[in-house]
Amino acid sequence: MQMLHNQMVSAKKENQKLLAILIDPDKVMITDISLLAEKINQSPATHIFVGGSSFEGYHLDDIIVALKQHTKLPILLFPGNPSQISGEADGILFLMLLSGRNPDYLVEHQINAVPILEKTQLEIISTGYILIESGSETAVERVSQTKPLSRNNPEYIAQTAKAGELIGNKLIYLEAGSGAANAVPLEVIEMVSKSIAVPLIVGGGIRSKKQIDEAYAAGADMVVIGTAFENDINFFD
Ligand code: 1GP
Repeated sequence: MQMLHNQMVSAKKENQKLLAILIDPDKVMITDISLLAEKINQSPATHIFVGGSSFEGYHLDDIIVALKQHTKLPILLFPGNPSQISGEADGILFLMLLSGRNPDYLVEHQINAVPILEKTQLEIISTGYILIESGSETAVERVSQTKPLSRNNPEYIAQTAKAGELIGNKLIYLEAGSGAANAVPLEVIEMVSKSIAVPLIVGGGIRSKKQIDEAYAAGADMVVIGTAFENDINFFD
């Protein structure tokens, strides 16, 4: 059953906004987890995402097990490649890089992930992932060897998101890239949110509470915060 996805759809219907904190396993140590989880529990976060563009997954299980000991929030994998799959999480954003034309990130990694996923109970949530130009090259761009969509063409971005929904994506994720100089423009969020019915996730370069609220007001159903919390554990205080 698609429990986590159903909850996101219900939250959208009730206009209850969601917030995910992204943890990059490359940047945390197991010994940090209890303090991190305590801070996450005190924050408005509703979800935890775990993943990164280049991480090879060597202590992923341990990190998730440790997180689960300290928080009840659902943990979703946000993988850069199939090595970043852990059956310890609750679900996985099964990403399709709709903005790019690299077949590895459109279908190859997904095929290779199947035997790994079949050994888990993870809730698999098909997610159309759209990289938007944000001022300079981001890790997603480098690793996926794809170009982001122009931030000045909201119509084409909305068209891309709609195609994802028609293909069967259950979520659309607008990504500026971790640590992006510029977040996804509000105009883009607005146009995409109007063109799709599935929940809309927005992340990358969001570093203030004001920006979070603006993204919600523009139509984001969930905002993802990585770098801002990574740099300042008291970000939500
Ligand atoms: C990256 O959208 C996420 O995939 C979060 O980005 O690290 O810039 O918050 P930041």
